[in-house]
Amino acid sequence: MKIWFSEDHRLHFPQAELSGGQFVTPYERPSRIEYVLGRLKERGLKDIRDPGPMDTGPVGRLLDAGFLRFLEGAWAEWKASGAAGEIIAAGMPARRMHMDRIPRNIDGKVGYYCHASETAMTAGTWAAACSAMASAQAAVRDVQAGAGAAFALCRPPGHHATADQYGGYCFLNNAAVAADMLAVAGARVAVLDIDFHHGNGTQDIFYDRGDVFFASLHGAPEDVYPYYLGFADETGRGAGEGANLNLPMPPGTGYDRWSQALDLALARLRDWGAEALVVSLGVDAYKDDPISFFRLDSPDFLDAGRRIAGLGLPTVFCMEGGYAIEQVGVNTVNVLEGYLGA
Ligand code: OKP
Ligand code: ZN
Repeated sequence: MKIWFSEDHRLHFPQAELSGGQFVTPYERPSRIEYVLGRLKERGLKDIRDPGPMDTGPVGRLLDAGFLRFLEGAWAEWKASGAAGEIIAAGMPARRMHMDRIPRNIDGKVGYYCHASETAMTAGTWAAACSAMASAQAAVRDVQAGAGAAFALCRPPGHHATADQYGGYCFLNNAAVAADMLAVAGARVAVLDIDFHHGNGTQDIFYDRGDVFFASLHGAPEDVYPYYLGFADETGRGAGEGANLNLPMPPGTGYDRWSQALDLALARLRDWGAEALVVSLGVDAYKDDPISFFRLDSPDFLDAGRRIAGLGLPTVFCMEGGYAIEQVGVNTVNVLEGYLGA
């Protein structure tokens, strides 16, 4: 299995995350990736390649043009406005305010294009987000050329980003663009999101579409971010009706319950007729994750990889979350090894 990875992820490293009313060092930090790289090498997964530049075509096809322009130019505009710090959204349009008028002022634009203010942007965020996207796209090309699977070691992650909003540490939705590339080429595509958090961005992007199935296992939105999406009664709309499956689970959920949900999701994808799979591979369901509340242990990720392989589909893995930093490598590579060993 080829691994696609760009050093440019380092260009995104804000100093600040708004957490519990304080600015803390972001949980989503560059060192996470070092542990994954280290573990990959330790386990003999050494075919690690640089993806080169992002292919803007598939990105522009799926995501909002104004949003992309905003992300690319936000830092320059922010600095030009005299702001001294990192880009942090202060206010967003709320109930009974205008959702469709884009402010001229950069502070207003930031709120317009952001859905969660914990996430800061810096000078290198856009370049890093593009490099993560490039990895996802390279993994897609591998699978389209006949590889059974490929791993995009994306950072920053993507599954919370919609077509026109960033937040939840995510800017460009890597997995969604990967799925869309596969779908546009004619496959019935399933996105399986096993990150602890609901993949609200991916769900939103495909909610009306019948050619991409989205399934997510996650902490119940009543209890955890993203709070406002990810409920079990969200089943898709229009042509997408029946092609969205949310499996929210409560605090303390262990592998017994989680693996049953995984099996249910896999059965639904199979019944739907999925021909290609994109896995949003977050490992924050791990028991010691500092911002999550499931109880998976490291060997459980091996077993999860085995079960996913049981679908027998060409698979693009896209890295998402996982914040128990020293365990992120073992847990992530366990999913891949479980998959490969199955
Ligand atoms: C991104 B991914 C910590 C709250 C964090 C945002 C979580 C984003 C998770 N005080 N809220 O899905 O792993
Ligand atoms: Zn997560």
